Amino acid sequence: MFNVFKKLNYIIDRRMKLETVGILLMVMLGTGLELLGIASIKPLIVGIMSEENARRQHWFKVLTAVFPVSDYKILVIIMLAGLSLIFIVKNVYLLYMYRCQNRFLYDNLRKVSLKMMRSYLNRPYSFFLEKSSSELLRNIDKDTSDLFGVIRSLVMLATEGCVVVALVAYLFIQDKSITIAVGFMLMIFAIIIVKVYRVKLLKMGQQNLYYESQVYKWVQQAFGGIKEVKVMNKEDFFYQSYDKAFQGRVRSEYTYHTMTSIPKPMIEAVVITALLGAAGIKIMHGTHMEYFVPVFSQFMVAAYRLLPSFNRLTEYIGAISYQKPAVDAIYNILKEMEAADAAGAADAAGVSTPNAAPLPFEQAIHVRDLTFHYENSDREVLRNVELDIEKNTSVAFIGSSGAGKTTLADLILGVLKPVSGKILADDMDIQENLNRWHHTIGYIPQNIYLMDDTIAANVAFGVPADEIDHEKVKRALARAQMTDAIAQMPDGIMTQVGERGVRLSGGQRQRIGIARALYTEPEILVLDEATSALDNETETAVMESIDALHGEMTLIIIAHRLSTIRNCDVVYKIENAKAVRTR
Ligand code: DGT
Ligand code: MG
Repeated sequence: MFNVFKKLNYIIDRRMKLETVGILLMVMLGTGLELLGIASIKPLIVGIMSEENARRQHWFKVLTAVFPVSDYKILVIIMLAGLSLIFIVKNVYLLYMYRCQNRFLYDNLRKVSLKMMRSYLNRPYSFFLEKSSSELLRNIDKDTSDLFGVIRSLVMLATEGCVVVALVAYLFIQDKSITIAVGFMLMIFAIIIVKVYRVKLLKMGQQNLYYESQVYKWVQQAFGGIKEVKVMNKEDFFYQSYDKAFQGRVRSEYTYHTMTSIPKPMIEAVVITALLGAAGIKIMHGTHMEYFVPVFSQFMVAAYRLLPSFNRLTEYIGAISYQKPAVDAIYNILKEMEAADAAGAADAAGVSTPNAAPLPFEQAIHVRDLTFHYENSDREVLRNVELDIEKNTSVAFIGSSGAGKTTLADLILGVLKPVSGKILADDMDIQENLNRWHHTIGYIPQNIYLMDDTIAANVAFGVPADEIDHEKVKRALARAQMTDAIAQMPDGIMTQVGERGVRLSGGQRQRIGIARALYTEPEILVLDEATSALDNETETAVMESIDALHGEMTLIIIAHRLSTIRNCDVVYKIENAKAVRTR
C-alpha cells in the first residue's frame, strides 16, 4: 500500500496534490454531516419516548428557547422536521461532493493520459522499433483509466473510511460493549479479506492487464491486414486468437467481480448477528429499556448506514489490488521517460516545434566515421562510413536487400542516432539540431502512411484543416503527377481517402506521399524506394517530375531499379557495412 502512495506521489503533479487536499477537506465536512445525522437520532427517540426525560437534557433547553411553544407534540414535530432537514442538507452536500470528486478524477485522468501521449510522441524513432502499438494503446488508454480507478478507490476509501471511523468512535462512546462485540467480529473478517483476497486480486489484475493488450493486439492485427486475412482465408485464426485473449480477460474480470461481491452478504450476516447477539445479552442482563431503546435504535440506524460502507471498503481495497499493476506500469513508463530525457539532450532537441527555422544548408551533408547497429543487436549495419552529399546534387544508394540503405537514410533523416560518428549539415551536427533539420529535409518512404482524411489533409499532413493552403497542395500534387487522377475524383482534393488510403491505388498513394514531401518545400528530399511500387510508366512519369527537381534540390534516392537512378550524379553502393562510390 505504501508503495502505491510513493508511486502515485511521483505520477501526479503539484496541482493535483493540492486538489487532493481540497477533496479530502470536503470528505471531512461530509463525515461531520454524517455524524450529525446519526447523533441526532438518539435525542429524537428520547424526545418521542418521554417528555420528562427530554426536559432534563441540555439540548432540549436550547430547543425550547428557540421555539417557545407549549404543546409538546409541536416540539416533537419540530424535532422530526429538524432531523429530516439535517438529512436533506447532508445528502445534497454529498451529491455535490461526489460531483467534485468525479470532476477531479476525470480532469486529472485526461492530464495523465495527455502526459503519456506527449511523452510517447517525443520518444525517438528507435523507441518505437522495440514497442508494439497495442501496448502503447493500452498504456495510454486502459492503464491511465485503471490508474484513476486506483485513485478513485483511494478517495472513496478515505471518504468511507472517515465515516466508518467517526461513526464507530461515536458508537463506542454510546455503548462500549456492543461496539466492541460487533467491531471484533468485523475485525476478524477484515483480516481474512485482506490476507486472502488481496493476493488473489493482484494476480487477477496482472492477468487482466496482459489479456487486455492481447485483445487490442488481435483486433489491430486482424483488421490491419484484412486483405491478406481474406485472401488466405485466415478469418478463423484471428477469430480464435481474439477469442482466446478475450477468454483470459473474461476469466480475470469475472473472478474479480465475483470475489468483490462475496464480502457483502457475509458482512451483513456478521454485523446483524453480532448486533442482535449483543442486544440479547443486554436484555438478559436486565438493561433498562429507557436506556436500551434509544441506544439500540441508534445502532440500527448506524448499521444501516455503515453496512454499505463496509461493503464498499472491501470493494475499494479489492479494486486497488486489482488495478495496482496499472500504477506500476505507468510509474515505470514515466520513470523510464524521465531517465531517457535526462540521458539525451539530443532527444530534447528532437521535441518538435512546428515553427522552428530550417537548419541552413549551403554546401554539403558530411557523413563522418559513421557506425551504427540496432539497439537489440550487435551486428553493425554500417561501419566507419564516410561520404559527402553536395548541395543540389542527386545521390543514389544502391545495394542488395538488407544491406543497410534504409538504415543509412534513417540516420541522415536523423530518426536514428549514430552509435558513433557524426552527420553534419554544412558544419552543424544534425542530431543537435534535429528539430530544425526536419524543416530542411523531406522524406518519401516506400509505404506512405495515409490518414483517414481528405487528400488535401494528407498532403499538408499535420496542418489543421482551416490552415491548409489549397493552392500549395495543388502545386505539390501537380509536381507529383497527380493532377489528372485528382480531376477524376468526385471531390477533387477534398476526396476522402479511407483508412490508410484504401480508396486509392498503390501508385496514387505513393504520389500523395511525394506531394506531401514537396508541400513543405524542403532543401533535401530522401526517397526510400519511393517509386518501387509503381508501374513502369507511372514510375517514369513520377521520376521525370523528381528529375525536374534535379539541380534545385538535393536528392537522395534509394532504388532497386537502375532506370530509377539513371540521372543521379553520384551512386554509392552499400555493401559489407560500407558505402562505396561507384559513379
Ligand atoms: P531493402 O529495403 O530490403 O532493400 O534493405 P535495406 O538495404 O534498406 O536494409 P535495412 O537498412 O532496412 O536493414 C539493414 C539490416 O538491419 C538488415 O539486416 C535488417 C536490420 N534491421 C533493420 N531494421 C531493424 C530494426 O528495427 N531492428 C533490428 N534489430 N534490426 C533491423
Ligand atoms: Mg530498405
